[in-house]
Amino acid sequence: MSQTLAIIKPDATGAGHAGQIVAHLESSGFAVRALRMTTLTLAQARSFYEVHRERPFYSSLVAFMTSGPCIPIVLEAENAVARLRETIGATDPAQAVEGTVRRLYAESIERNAIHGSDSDDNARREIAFFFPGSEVLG
Ligand code: FUP
Repeated sequence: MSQTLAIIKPDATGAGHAGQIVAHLESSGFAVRALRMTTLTLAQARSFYEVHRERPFYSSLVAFMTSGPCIPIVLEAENAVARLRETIGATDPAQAVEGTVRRLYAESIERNAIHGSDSDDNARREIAFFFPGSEVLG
């Protein structure tokens, strides 16, 4: 078993899709090990997306991610990182496979409903970012 981090983003919480997305993740075989709701500060959003700081969409992305509450979730499954990436679909919902979370709920490439860690190293870093200490079951 391994763990990964999902974040239900402000577009999806604002649209009232959070419960359906958690249900989708559970029925896709993930166990929820930690979950909370939080509104990111500018500093937190900038730091979380630091890797994209030189990209043209960075400031818009940071503004979007601080625009409302999001829901970080620690998920556990076999091969959790790859499996979550498959479950959420491509970054751009127009390219996402039918039945994926982004295909079902994302509005655009920026307002794309959910985040999923892209490697085991990033999963560990991102889980620690949102759930320091002993908040994660496991
Ligand atoms: P992903 O791993 O699928 O979340 O995608 P990336 O790490 O490439 O991008 C992180 C976030 O940046 C995306 F979820 C949305 C945002 N983004 C844009 O707003 N515009 C782009 O052209 C690419 C990414």
